[in-house]
Amino acid sequence: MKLKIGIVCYPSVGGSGIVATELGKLLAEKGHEIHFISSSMPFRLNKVYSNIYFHEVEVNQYSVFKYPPYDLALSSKIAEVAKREKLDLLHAHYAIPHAVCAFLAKQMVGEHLKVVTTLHGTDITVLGYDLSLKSIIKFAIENSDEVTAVSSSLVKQTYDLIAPQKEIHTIHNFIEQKEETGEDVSLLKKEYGIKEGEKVLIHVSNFRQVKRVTDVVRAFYHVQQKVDAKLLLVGDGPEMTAVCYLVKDLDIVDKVLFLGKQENVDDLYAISDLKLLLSEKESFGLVLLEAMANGVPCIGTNIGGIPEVIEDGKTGYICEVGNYEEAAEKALSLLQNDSLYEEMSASSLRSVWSKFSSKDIVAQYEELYEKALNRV
Ligand code: GMT
Repeated sequence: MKLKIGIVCYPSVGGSGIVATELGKLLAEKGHEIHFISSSMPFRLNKVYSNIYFHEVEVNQYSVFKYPPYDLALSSKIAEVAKREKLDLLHAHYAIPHAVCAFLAKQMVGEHLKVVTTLHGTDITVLGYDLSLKSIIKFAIENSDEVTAVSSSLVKQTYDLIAPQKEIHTIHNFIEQKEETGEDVSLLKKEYGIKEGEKVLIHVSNFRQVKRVTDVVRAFYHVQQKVDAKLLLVGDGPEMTAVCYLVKDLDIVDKVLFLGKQENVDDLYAISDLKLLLSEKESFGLVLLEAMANGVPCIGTNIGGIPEVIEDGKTGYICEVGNYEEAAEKALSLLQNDSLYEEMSASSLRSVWSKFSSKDIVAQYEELYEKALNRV
């Protein structure tokens, strides 16, 4: 059945916005009509699609308001779009405020409008600890028609922390198979000053404290003492200053490339040998899929959804949070053994397409939408 779906998401570069936008694009390709409702154009919506619409939420600032009432403006926009476009279903990405606003809009529109909520991580693992928000997150989950989380670990954490009386389905994040560009990336290596035979390690994140980027730098420090290597740091955020100081203190300025925010990360993975994601909280780790899809094995920490993505000893390695020496040892064991490396790179590719391909995951969402719509 072709559906009219409203997608409510953060438009930002973060993982939840990427998943929501890519899902909307793939659903549109399958013939569904998609209406994005957000504060600005989702950044990956970079071309015209005949059955994708974008509705911008605008908040008026009146002097009586201490804070602009974004949540109310969003709820009212969702209700307006749902009524006018006769939406069947809303898919809210992130519990706060999106699932709450979707619920409010449903009250304005009618019971026939179904709400599916996807939990992405920090809406539970950070906000769930905030006592002022915990009960409204629980309320949003329990009042959604269907709820998903991006890993089994996040499902468990949600029950442990919020205890909602609601079934939560695991639907993993996904990646779309792109056509090979056949581009020669050796030029890019040259432009970055990466020498022949030098190993390239990469870290991509929003440089928030939970990502522990300083652990990545420390692990790299040990690695480059044993093999010729460069570290690509991609992204920007609050921890950047601390990271820069550490790179200077460790005297590895000439070996660390700060690339800032980058849109085309595939080209960077194509010149990389190993990815490090040493976070202390990570509900899934979408960036791991991007690396694996380019045949780059990953080393990640034993928290959240990371062990659901990296198979320890097969597609990469898992290590303890904070133990950057262990991460460095595992990185070296891989970088110094060509046949093991080739095997892990091939396993990463096989695993990403057998477990996380967009085709399978989008079908799982469609099945859940049908289930929500068949509810009475
Ligand atoms: O990782 C971030 O800081 C961004 C965050 C977000 O809310 O967009 O990402 C979360 O959702 C992604 C998509 O589902 C997951 O891949 C990330 O693991 C998750 N981040 C955390 O749990 C810290």
